[in-house]
Amino acid sequence: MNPDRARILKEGRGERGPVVYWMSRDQRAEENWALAFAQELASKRGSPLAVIFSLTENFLGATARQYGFMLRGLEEVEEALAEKKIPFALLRGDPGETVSGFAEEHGVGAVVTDFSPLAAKRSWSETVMQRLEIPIYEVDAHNIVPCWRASPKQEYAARTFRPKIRRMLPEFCDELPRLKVHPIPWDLGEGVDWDRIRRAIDVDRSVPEVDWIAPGERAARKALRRFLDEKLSAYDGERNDPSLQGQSDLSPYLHFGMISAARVALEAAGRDADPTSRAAFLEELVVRRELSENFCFYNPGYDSFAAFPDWAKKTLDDHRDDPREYLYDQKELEAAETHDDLWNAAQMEMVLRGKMHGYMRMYWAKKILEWTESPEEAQRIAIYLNDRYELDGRDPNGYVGIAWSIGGVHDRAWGERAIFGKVRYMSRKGAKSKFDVRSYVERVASWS
Ligand code: FAD
Ligand code: FO1
Repeated sequence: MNPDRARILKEGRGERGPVVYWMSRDQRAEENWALAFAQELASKRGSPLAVIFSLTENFLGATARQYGFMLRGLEEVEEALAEKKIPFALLRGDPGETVSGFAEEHGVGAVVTDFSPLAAKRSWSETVMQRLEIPIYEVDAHNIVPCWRASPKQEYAARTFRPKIRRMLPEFCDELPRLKVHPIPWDLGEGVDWDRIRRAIDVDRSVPEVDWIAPGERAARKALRRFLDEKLSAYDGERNDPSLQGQSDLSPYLHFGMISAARVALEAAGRDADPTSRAAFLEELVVRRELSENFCFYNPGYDSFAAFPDWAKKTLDDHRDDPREYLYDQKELEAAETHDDLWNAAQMEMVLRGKMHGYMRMYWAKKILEWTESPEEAQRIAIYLNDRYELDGRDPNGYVGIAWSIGGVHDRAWGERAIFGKVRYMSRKGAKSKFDVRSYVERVASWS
């Protein structure tokens, strides 16, 4: 493995004791750089290895929908690890506390964790670093180019980030790691009683699970194969048409780390497909996705108005008092009770299916800006809805997608108009000229 994928969070002391991979964001057994790093460290030290996951309830507004998806995936992870003689423990509570408690109780000699640019994981890791005196490593198992290597600063736009990441890709396109049977045993007792956990967790059950997408590593691989076989070649022409199903539907898997982005990129790049479509897909998967990581990593206020570029803050400020023709509150928006059947359909697609079409996400967020009292309120409501209903919500892509739509992040100034100022505007008329709006609205209506 390229050693630059790992960084040491705390030097610590301790050459002895088991090694633990604290899994959080990269919920897969195979092709996981963080787990592979932990296994290598354990093998070098002649130590046992375990994987722990700390289950925290009500994470960023997630509901039974996302917890159900995640827990079924983790159940598969436990099975895959058992085949390699690696025990898995599910802890419950604040991860900062439970991970350090576990390490103390079991005399752990080193902790390895995966990387996330989001505040929650950073704060959990801080607690673990404060509480433990052993070495703590972080491995970016989510990005193809480790976030801290891709760029040393917050990038302005895809055009500034693209050349940097392209330049570094060859260095990080090394072979994906395979998990080995771990030769040193560690008995952590009984496996997880998943049904009991599912019943016991205190999460909002008013947003139900969805059955159109199966969770887990195996399902993720299958979805990737299906996309590559059936849709990749038409991606460029069809991905922006919500009346078709031209996208990969991989974002829930990528969000929970059930598949590695590197695997998806490798397979797509190696396909004999239409070159324009292949390039368009890789642009989204690699450049746009990793640009979102860059933004959240270098801008801790990623979910606030303060994170918008100065030109956008100024223009939105200039237009704060512009009259709004329509004004809705969070409840009306959540219930899809606006005057616009296209917006309502997008909202319902998210509520019912847990995944809104990518083109509609831009329209949806921009209309929230147009129909609420302030940009701050629009951003707050968009994040609340996105994180509550989307399977792939609570993700850098979500915070950045919303900041792009409402606050011009990674975009440029456009012609000035009411409310939006110079932030790019989108209209129903524009949507109508691009795709069959009626067919999209009817398809969503047929699900309710
Ligand atoms: P595909 O078109 O098949 O793309 C493949 C992958 O490329 C995606 O899974 C994703 O990882 C990446 N990708 C595609 N489009 C983008 C993009 N615009 N920015 C960054 N990466 C991209 N994405 C999320 O993963 N979670 C979110 O919560 C989320 N919320 C969004 C909210 C708004 C307002 C906007 C405008 C965009 C949001 N996106 C979000 C980005 C994008 O819409 C989704 O990633 C995409 O629709 C997911 O579907 P897919 O996997 O079928 O995409
Ligand atoms: N990660 C955890 O380590 N523990 C959790 O309980 C947990 C719940 C969860 C629910 C919904 C969701 O979308 C993600 C969830 N994650 C959880 C993963 C989370 O995305 C990553 O840990 C982030 O990196 C945290 O910032």
